[in-house]
Amino acid sequence: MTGFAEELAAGLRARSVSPKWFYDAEGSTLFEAICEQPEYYPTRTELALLDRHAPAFGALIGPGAEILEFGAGASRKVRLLLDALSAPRAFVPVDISGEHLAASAAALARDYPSLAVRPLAGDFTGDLALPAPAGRRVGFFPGSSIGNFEPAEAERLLRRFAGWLHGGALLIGVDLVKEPSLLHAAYNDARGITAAFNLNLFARANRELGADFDLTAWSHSAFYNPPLRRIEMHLVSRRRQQVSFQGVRFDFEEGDSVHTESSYKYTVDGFQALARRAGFDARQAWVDAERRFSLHWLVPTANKEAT
Ligand code: AVI
Repeated sequence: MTGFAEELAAGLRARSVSPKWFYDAEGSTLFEAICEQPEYYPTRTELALLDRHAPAFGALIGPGAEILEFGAGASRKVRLLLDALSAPRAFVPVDISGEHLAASAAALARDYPSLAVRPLAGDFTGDLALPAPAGRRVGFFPGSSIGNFEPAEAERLLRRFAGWLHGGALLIGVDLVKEPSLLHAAYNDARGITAAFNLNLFARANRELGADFDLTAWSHSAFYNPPLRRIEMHLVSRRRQQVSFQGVRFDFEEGDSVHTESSYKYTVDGFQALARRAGFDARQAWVDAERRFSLHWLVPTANKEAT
């Protein structure tokens, strides 16, 4: 069995599958469509913050930097950042979806001819061989993707980033706790794009693993869990059913649910405390006027000389 087959099999038994499996080419396209939905405020709020504070980021990052983007999608956000920098030397987008990465890296290389664009296909939570830095290495982790990790995992991941970014810094986007109805709407858009994104997990299993998920027999469910400060996405079985792939059978009762994603929301203070536990100095945070989304400038603590 491949990585996806093995993890999906274990996940279906445990009723919880990692959200990283959403992102094949179809899932990446659906995610980009989510970002355009009026209910999904994070993307446009973060873009506006990046645009508004671009001169500050340019000053903090300094000239001749290398930008390492974790989970680079369409690279729209990093363009705002690159445009604010003085003579950036290199851009290293890291993404699990190789095809998607190649296309967006090629477009970026065309538009920034003096920038060395070095795409790296891989899982930044697993083994990743980073090239030697071409300049001061600054990590960029937008979109509140950190929220898709359990807090203990998020801390581990940030600690790992702190090691990679020694001598540099990290600019990270983090979604904030807010009125639950706004959160509910963002993950239940009227056009059903988030539902299609969620269901793409099983559609992908049908395409790649020859699984026989009946996509009409599963419902998208997304809700805010206030004590845990997270959105949970699930796929809920509409009836008793069996699903098979690669010779293995899985049984579901009506109402059984498979947890497919958590999206944690933080307060500014709560996130800064997490970053400090992970070995960063939380130097500065920017939030929009409605306090929906935040950007944080974090500097690895062993690295006191950095600004
Ligand atoms: C990528 N990640 C930060 C998105 C989020 O909001 O948690 C993924 C997503 N899931 C449903 N809508 C968007």
